[in-house]
Amino acid sequence: MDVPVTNMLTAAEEALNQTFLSDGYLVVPVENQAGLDRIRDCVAELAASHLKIDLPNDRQAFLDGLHQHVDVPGLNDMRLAVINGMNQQPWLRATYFSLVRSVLDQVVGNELVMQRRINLSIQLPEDDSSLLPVHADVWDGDSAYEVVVWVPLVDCFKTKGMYILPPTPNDKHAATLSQYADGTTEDIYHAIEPDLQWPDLPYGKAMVFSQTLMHGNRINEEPETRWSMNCRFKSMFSPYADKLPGEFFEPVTLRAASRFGLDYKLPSGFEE
Ligand SMILES: O=C(O)CCC(=O)C(=O)O
Ligand SMILES: [Fe+2]
Repeated sequence: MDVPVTNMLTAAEEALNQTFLSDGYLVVPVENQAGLDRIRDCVAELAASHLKIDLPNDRQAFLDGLHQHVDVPGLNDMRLAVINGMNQQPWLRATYFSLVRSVLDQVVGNELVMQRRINLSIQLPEDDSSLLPVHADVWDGDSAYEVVVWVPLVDCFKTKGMYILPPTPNDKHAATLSQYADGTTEDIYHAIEPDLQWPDLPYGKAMVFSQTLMHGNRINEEPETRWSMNCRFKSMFSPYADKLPGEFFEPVTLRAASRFGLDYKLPSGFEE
C-alpha cells in the first residue's frame, strides 16, 4: 500500500494484517465452534427434510456422502430449499458473524456491514454443472474493500475446496489479462495455475479472503461432496460499488458516534 500511515496496531494485529496482505487470505479457527455445529446441523436437517430421508446421527458424514442421495438435476432444487431455509433462521446471521468476529475487527473494521443473504455452495464429486470459473468479484460490481468469509461444513481440501491467487502473482497476471480478451476463462486458469493456492479448510476453520484476487473452483475430484458457505463483509464507511447497504448489505455493528453523525442535520436559518 502506498498510503503512509502511522501504525498503532498491536504487534499481534500487525502480524495478522501482514499475513492477510501477503497471502490474500487468512485461515483461522472459528471463534464459536458450538455455533458452527448448530449451523451445520441446521443445514443437514434442511437437506434431509427436502430429500425426505431420515437424518443419520453423524451429520458431517451425511453431508460428505450427499451424492449418494441426490443427483445433479435434483441438486439445484435442494440447494435453493436449504439456502432459503437457513436464511429464514433468525439466529443464523449473528452466529455466522460470531465465527470470525474478532478477526474481522482486526483486518476489516469494527463498524461493519454484512451481506444480507448467506450463500451455500455444494459440489458433488465429478459434477461440472455448478462451477465458478476464475474471477474476482470486484470485476462484477463488488467493492474492492469487501472481504469474503468462507466457511466449510465438511473438511475441504484440494479440489473439494477453492483456489486463490495471492497478491504478488495476482498483480503479475492481472497486468497481462488484456491478452485474453478474445480467449476464455479456461485460458486464464491455465496461465495462473502454477501460482494458485488451494487452502486446506478442515471443518472448524474459516477463511477470510480478498475477492479482489482471482479465485474460483474446479471439478471436485474427491470422492466426497463439498459444502461451504460464503458471506461478504466490509467496513460501513469504506467506498461501495454496485452493492449497497439496505439492498445487499446490512449494518451489523454501527457505533453511537456514527449514529449521531448519520442522524445529524444542521439547524436551518442559523447562518451568520
Ligand atoms: O466457493 C467457491 O468455490 C468460490 C466462492 C467465491 O467465488 C466467492 O465466495 O466469492
Ligand atoms: Fe468469488
